[in-house]
Amino acid sequence: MHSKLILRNLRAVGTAVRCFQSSCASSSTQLNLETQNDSRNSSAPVFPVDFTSKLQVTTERDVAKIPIYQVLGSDGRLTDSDQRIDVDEETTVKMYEAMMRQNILDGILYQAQRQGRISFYMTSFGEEGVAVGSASALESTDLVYGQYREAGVLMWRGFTLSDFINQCYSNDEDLGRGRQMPVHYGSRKLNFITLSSPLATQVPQAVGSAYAFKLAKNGRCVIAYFGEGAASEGDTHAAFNFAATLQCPVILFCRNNGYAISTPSREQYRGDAIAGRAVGYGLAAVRVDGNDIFAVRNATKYARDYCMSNNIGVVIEAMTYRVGHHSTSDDSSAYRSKEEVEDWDKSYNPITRLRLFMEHSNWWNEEKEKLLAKQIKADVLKAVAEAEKKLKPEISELFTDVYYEMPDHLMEQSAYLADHLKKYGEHYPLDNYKK
Ligand SMILES: Cc1ncc(C[n+]2csc(CCOP(=O)(O)OP(=O)(O)O)c2C)c(N)n1
Ligand SMILES: [Mg+2]
Repeated sequence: MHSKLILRNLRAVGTAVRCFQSSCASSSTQLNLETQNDSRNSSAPVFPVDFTSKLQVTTERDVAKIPIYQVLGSDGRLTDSDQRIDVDEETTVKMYEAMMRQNILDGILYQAQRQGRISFYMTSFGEEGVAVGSASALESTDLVYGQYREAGVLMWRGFTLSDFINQCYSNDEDLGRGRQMPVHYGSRKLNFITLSSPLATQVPQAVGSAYAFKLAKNGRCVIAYFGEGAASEGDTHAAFNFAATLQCPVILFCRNNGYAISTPSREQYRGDAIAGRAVGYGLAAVRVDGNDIFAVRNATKYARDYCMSNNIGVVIEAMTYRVGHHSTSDDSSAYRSKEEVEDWDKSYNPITRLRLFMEHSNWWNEEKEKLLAKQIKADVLKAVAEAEKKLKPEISELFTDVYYEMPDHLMEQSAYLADHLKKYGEHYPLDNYKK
């Protein structure tokens, strides 16, 4: 039945989703969770497989590639008339607004960095549907471990524009007290673990949390987001194995956006990309069109139900494209063409696709679009102006909040800094800091 499904969908290749780098899977409109036959019976033999007298080598050609699940084509129409959208007009518009807010915030903060107002920035251009679509499918109590390009998850959960902007300006109202690089958000209230720069460290941590939630039987699920580049880290492989063997309610969500800084996906892995690894580890897998917000939402919802009821972790691989540069420290014109970026931005943009769907449904028009964009822009500029006026936290806070009781070496460093600033304070912009 499964191969039939794939064969049927192979004929549909080329309609809406383009072949993605070397993964080249076909597009599917059936949500199809790939999984192993469950042989987790404690009385099963160590190797519950048959013997054979025929020497055989299994290669990737023997295994069908996992198709890309899709609901909306790039024209904003359902790819299959049997498809169902489980969101009403109000929720759809809310999802659209969250993507637009993320997009406009990114544009303005990117410019703020270029003007030297903040030190660093990373945009989510082109990946707004991945973050908002998946966030909309989770419960607000589910715990999120992000990488850095999933700000839309926080946007969906209610992180305010000021929350984002204060963090990027490292001012006194930044929840992280100015101790992290811009974009490294976190919110205890919104169940979003503070981001950390070393790639993939969040993946095994997420599995650990999921294991704790399973033991606590608290009905909460954990999601870890990571890029296809981060998926090459040893931490990700270890996390997959822990998730499988500890049988955790965890969603391992890979954003396959075509690049890890300058390394294209085709050089990042072999086999059937990231989703293709899942079954080998004993996890379930679904590959989805990341620029189709409804497909991402459905897949995440399905994955959540599945991992919560079966205690089998699910790998979601969302095929998308990083439209912006990697960060403000990168110039991607050095390794990819302008045409490639424009093509993805114009033809496969997740925001445009949802807008077309809403227009076809008579839920949206040019006038609403202009009003929304104008309002968001005004809100962001107002929050930026406010954030710029705020002082930075007291310098002594540099040493607090890591240890319950400050250890000797930090006491020493703190005293050294205070002494240094007493002598040479005139050379530092101390007026920008709270006293
Ligand atoms: C352990 C580690 N190695 C290298 C880096 C430098 N680095 C930061 S982001 C990045 C690329 C990650 O690419 P991917 O996981 O695909 O995420 P994307 O930026 O595409 O969203 C690299 C190599 C790092 N932060 N941590
Ligand atoms: Mg990437």
